[in-house]
Amino acid sequence: MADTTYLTWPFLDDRHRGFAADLSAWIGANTAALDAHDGDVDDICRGLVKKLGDAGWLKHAVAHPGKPIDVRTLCLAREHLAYCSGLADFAFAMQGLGSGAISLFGTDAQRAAYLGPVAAGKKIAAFALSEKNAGSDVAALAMTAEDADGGFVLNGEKTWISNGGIADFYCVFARTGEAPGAKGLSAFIVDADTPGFSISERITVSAPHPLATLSFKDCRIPATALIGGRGEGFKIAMSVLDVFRSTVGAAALGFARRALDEAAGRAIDRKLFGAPLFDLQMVQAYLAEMAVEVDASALLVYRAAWAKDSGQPRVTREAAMAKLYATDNAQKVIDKAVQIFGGMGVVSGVPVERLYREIRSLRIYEGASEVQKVVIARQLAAGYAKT
Ligand code: COS
Repeated sequence: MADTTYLTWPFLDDRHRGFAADLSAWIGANTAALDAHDGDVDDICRGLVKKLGDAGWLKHAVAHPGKPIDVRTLCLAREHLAYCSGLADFAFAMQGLGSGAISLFGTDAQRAAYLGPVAAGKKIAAFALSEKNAGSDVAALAMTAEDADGGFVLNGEKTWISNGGIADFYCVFARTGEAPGAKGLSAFIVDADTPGFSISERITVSAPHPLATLSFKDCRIPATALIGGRGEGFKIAMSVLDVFRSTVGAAALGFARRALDEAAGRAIDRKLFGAPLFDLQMVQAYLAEMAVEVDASALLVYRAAWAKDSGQPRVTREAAMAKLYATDNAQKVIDKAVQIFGGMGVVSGVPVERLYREIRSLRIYEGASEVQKVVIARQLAAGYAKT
């Protein structure tokens, strides 16, 4: 990473600077293993979870007794991993998102049973919220959880579930019916070996990672699988997303920094019209715009993470701004990098070509850019209503 001056910003403490230096050194020593994208994507992701767990990095993705998740550390981890490898970032992030409801709202027993193994890379986690007709509109979700024999019986489908097919457990959101809409949902832990649970379809996407549709048919789970209170599922999902949305921005930032570094290197090395490509003012303008977009994204990402770590109970507006700006602008930065690379920019396996495919889904998952705009506008309206 060419520019690390952002690490001196007041949003970060010395422990964050130490973390970034240690992780960066570890990534440097393990680049080849982290950046291997050929082969079976399930095997690659299982291997990456194990590697990240063995090295101790995954313990930062979960809460520990008396120690909540530190969002700035999550962001630094995602930014550095994404700079090197989209799948390494994915493996890290999904351990956190998939167990996030337990970190934030789990009982001591749930935390003890799941968070230790997630942090050690021994259990793979997944967050199962979206359905065919409820992606952006979470309150419309239809999957049901009915009371049965002192526990619950689940029926329905979830789709677009990252780690679907390789996860050992899923945090599943279903309708328990205390009230219509958002107030009638609850959150549950479902182990992958629970009878009635199955993977009904694997989904192949342009930047491949484990992704699936899940099916629940009379799937019985105990009362102890409930996370938080009945009817609190929507708030739990939104609170988890409040933490992880800024980290999606951080991953986008890592991709954008890599694209900028690749593009600047190419512009300096490549000769055109008898001089380095860099000497063309149009190329300089591109690089300057990319650098501004990277810094502005970093400011919004670390502002949101700092706000959460500083104890602000809801960072909905800050996290939505960070995700919206950083993902949309990383797309622009990467597109310019591809342009600077010319034909080489669309050759399979060249870093900017991979980044071009990898960035796209970040503008959609965990709340599409359009949803972030809705969230920001609502927060704005609430602020004006108070004045
Ligand atoms: N933290 C805690 N509580 C929250 C919250 C948050 N971030 N956001 C909303 N809530 C609460 C609200 O305060 C409200 O409770 P009260 O009525 O007690 O005040 C309740 O939850 C319902 O909120 P709201 O009325 O805003 O619900 P909507 O159905 O209108 O929410 C959006 C709409 C679009 C904001 C929401 O569905 C969303 O974020 N969707 C995107 C979800 C997503 O990321 N999908 C991708 C799948 S995950 S990969």
